[in-house]
Amino acid sequence: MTDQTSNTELADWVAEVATLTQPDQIHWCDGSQQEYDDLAAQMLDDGTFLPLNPTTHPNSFLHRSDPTDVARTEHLTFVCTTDPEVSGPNNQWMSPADGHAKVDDLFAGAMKGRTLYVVPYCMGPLESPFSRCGVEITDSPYVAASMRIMTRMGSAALQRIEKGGPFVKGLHSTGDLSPDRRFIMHFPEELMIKSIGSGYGGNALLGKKCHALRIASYQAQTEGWMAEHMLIVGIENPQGEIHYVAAAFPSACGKTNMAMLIPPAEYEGYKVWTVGDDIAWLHPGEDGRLWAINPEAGFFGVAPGTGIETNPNATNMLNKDCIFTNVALTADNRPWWEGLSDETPVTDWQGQPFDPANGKAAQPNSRFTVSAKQCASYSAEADAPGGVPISAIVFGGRRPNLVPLVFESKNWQHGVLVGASVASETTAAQSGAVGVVRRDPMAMKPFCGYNFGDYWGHWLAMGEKVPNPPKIFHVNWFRQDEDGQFMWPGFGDNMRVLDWILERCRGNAAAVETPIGNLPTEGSINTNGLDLDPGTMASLSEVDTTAWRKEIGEIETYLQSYGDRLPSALQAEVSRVLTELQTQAG
Ligand code: GTP
Ligand code: SPV
Ligand code: MN
Repeated sequence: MTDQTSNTELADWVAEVATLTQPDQIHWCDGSQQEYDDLAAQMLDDGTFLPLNPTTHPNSFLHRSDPTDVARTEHLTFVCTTDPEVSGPNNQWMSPADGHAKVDDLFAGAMKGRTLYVVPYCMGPLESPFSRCGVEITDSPYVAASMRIMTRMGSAALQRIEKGGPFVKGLHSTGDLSPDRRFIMHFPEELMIKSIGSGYGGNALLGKKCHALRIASYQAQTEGWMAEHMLIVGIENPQGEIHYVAAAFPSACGKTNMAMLIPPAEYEGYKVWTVGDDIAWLHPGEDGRLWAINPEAGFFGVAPGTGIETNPNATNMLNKDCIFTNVALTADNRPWWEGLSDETPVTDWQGQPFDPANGKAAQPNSRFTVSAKQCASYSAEADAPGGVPISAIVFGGRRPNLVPLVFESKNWQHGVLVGASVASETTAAQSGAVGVVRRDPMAMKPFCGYNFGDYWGHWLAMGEKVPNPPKIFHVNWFRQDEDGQFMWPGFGDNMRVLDWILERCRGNAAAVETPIGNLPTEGSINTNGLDLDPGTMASLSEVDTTAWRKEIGEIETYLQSYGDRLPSALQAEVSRVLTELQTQAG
């Protein structure tokens, strides 16, 4: 084995895992096209991949997962720290010893008859000082192939690991896919992940949520940076200036769409550049600003709702070299999902003849996996070792009522409260009920690798450390009218809100101060060319003092559930907002 790598720590770990899991063969991934093609051929052979129409979708495949394995399983995800308080009430906890024992039992012999793939990967540009490497051991060729699309995977990453320094060890097996024997275990103190029983993205592609958010957020706290569930997008104005925005929305709440948006006709001369659609690693720059890299190299995006009207950049990048998971099929074997076209598919996501009486044709959390290079708006700066400077941070969620289209926080400390207050309707991205509003601070509820109280403290500390921090905003694209219709057109028209946000950063656009933050004045958001009912903008920009007192009261109760880990500055901030709301209510 040691002939595969000069890193003895890695070689020893692979040997140890092989002894435990007993694979038939071991394959060290080099990341080459030939290797990807071989993996695909093998999966076509055994039915893991189904071929798609080679004319319309060359070199693309459909993967149908086990019907019980279609989303992240938060109730089976654990953060195992020596002290349970470090993991915190936001995570499920097990002691590291118990966590290892629980899964090692399941890993014993799990790879019999299978190939063990060693997948070295780099999160972030290979030349960036902010990038971090890991190695995933997996028995899933689907995972190995997906990791090649989603990360900088293979020999170059291995070489970086061999230069020295720590790397994250991730052990994965699909096991028997039984939810009863499924666990996603994190050991942040050991830089280790062990995941068994699922082949689904966030549970199985360990570079993504497990490494780049849970383990990385834990490291970032001690090292003075931030690992966040954020897209990164650049807005270029007709003068050629580009301002970058990072935005945190919970799963399936619009990050991919905002990262790729195409401005409406009123914004002629503007261009939008996609740096990342899911994860941002943020570092204080020498110039006093906050800089961001996207640790990923591909998109694992929600298929339903992605169409030429809503997200043309995404739709157009999906016509070659893609893996589709749990989508439906048309008569001529093209991938199909709700929102793609008004055709009727013939085969549903489980391979059955499509019958509308049985519900949706595509699984609601069906996804595409594609290299970022295929996105027409992909920014050349996504490979910049230092990242891009962030002018504004935007939080958001699915809030059918109460929360305005956009508001601006008063300062960083208030912005941290705004982030900590994020709540959103649950979506199909995680197993469980859909459409229930839950608290999802900074869109990190499922992904923060340590106690939220300490995490908010870290956010506050970062504001002190960065002399010129981004301004912090909150948006809500999902406000509904009495008929349950979205009041705001969304998608490309979100550019109008981004325009107001960036003008606020420049000290231009008008705003009215309220206790919850600064809201756009009437007419300060460009609605030219929009067909909105009269009164819509006014309702989208109103603050119902009574309802907000209740909301902030609930936020305070939630924050206080973190006990003495809740930073006093955050308590002071929530008290200030409540007092102001009370004064206003008279
Ligand atoms: P993850 O990959 O799970 O982290 O999700 P994401 O935040 O990248 O979500 P994505 O952009 O894929 O959007 C999820 C769903 O929300 C899709 O069905 C979109 O069509 C829909 N959506 C995105 N933006 C908007 C919007 O502005 N308005 C409305 N009404 N729907 C939107
Ligand atoms: C999410 O659920 O936020 C995703 C998909 O981006 S997964 O990577 O599977 O978590
Ligand atoms: Mn996500």
